[in-house]
Amino acid sequence: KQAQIGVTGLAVMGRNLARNLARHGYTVAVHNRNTQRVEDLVEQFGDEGDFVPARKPEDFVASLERPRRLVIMVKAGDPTDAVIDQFAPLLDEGDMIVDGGNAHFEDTRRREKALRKRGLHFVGTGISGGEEGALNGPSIMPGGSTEAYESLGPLLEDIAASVDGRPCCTHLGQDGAGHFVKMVHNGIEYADMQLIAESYDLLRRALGMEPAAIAEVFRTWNEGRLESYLIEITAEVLAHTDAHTGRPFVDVVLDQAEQKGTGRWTVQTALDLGVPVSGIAEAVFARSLSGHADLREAGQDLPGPSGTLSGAEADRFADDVEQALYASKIVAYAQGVHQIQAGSEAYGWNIDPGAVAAIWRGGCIIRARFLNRITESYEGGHAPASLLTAPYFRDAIGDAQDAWRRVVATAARLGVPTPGFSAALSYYDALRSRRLPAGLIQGQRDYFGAHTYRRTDTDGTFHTLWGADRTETES
Ligand code: NBP
Repeated sequence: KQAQIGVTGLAVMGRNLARNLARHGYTVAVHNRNTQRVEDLVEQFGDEGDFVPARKPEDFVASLERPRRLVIMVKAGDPTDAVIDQFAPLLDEGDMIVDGGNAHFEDTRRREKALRKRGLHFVGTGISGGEEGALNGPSIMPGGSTEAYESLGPLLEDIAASVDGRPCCTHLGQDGAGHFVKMVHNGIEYADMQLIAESYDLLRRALGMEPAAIAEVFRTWNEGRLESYLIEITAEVLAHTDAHTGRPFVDVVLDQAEQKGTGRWTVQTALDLGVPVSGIAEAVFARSLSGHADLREAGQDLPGPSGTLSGAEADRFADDVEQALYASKIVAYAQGVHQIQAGSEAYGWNIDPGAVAAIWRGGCIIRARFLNRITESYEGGHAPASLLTAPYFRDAIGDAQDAWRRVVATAARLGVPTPGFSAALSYYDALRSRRLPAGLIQGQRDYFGAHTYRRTDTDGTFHTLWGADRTETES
């Protein structure tokens, strides 16, 4: 029997993606380097749909209808290259290789270029939602050629999550566009998680609330504009009690956050593109700092403030934190959207930020009610200079800003670190500032390095003879 699509790499993600396809009525060829995984899948889930098990790569390829659609779900990096090298020689012109792993978009660009020369379509595809999403409907972010999407799109849109009847999958642009968008998704995820963690920390340390009580606060927030998967699971984690000790689970977990690297990629790429993603960067650095156990131990001796909250401040503090969280979250997304626009511009992808927000509404880790607002902000050909200047977000931050400023000020007074909230507020205030102190920085650069500067009142490039009579020269 000919399969409409094949999946090679049957660890948690690949296996669940194959099951998802089969449950949607597709005949799915399945292959894995270690054939035991093929046997296991067929044995455990064979009754869920039509699987064509293949033990050898040649059998796998032969079982696919043409043009072939072959999905690779293996570990990102060298394993992906190894699998491509293994299968590409077995394929024919017009066949499609989909890489659903977490590849770096530059690798995807390289692979796409090499395979295009051989007449093959290579479709780097971001997939978010973890194993649960892969099975029941992930958010799917495909790049690659338009021609390949015409063939693959219907299948991918079928198995993706859907919100309001719209699939959480759309063609984002050529070559690495999908993996680039997935990378920024993960960067935003880091920022979102950091902001939520700061909110928890503030409620705990400023108000002295217990985790279970804070879980209730998050549950309430999840009924409003902050409704999102991450807020929902935060409440679950905070409400959980450790079975061994009877203590709040969050208190027995070592407070050193780990990372797999996609947040770091987002920041590295943003630096290369010259995009200020300070919220995402602070989130990556906060995880890094948490892991420096020796440094933190040494810091235990450092003097701190002795401030407390007044009764009136305490009464409104939880509400203030909700507003600070919402405002900071908007800034994080505004920065992520800026990065997507800059990447799109640099690589010629023509990505629509509104469409990206729409496919993030379901299936993925950052799924959230407020993404509708981002989509709306870009509808009808609107392209605000920043998400922050779009009317809805401008008003939302306008309403939240007093509370946001109180929270950042209170955090500083009490000595509770809020890198995410503070960076977001600084970004917002920088955008608002008619003049920034960058003029002074230009002066300093010209003083020590003759780096020159431009003037506000006339065109040209100038240098002041700082070491001599300080006359200005035009260069
Ligand atoms: P892993 O990332 O743990 O990879 C395991 C799979 O890679 C197995 O099928 C393994 O085959 C195969 N593999 C390796 Br490792 N080296 C290989 C090689 N040289 N040749 C052939 N196959 C090789 O699996 P995963 O957690 O299911 O993730 C798959 C991809 O999806 C990754 O890129 C991941 O980053 C991405 N992703 C994961 C998640 C998630 O929540 N886990 C979410 C979104 C995206 P074997 O069985 O023979 O060892």
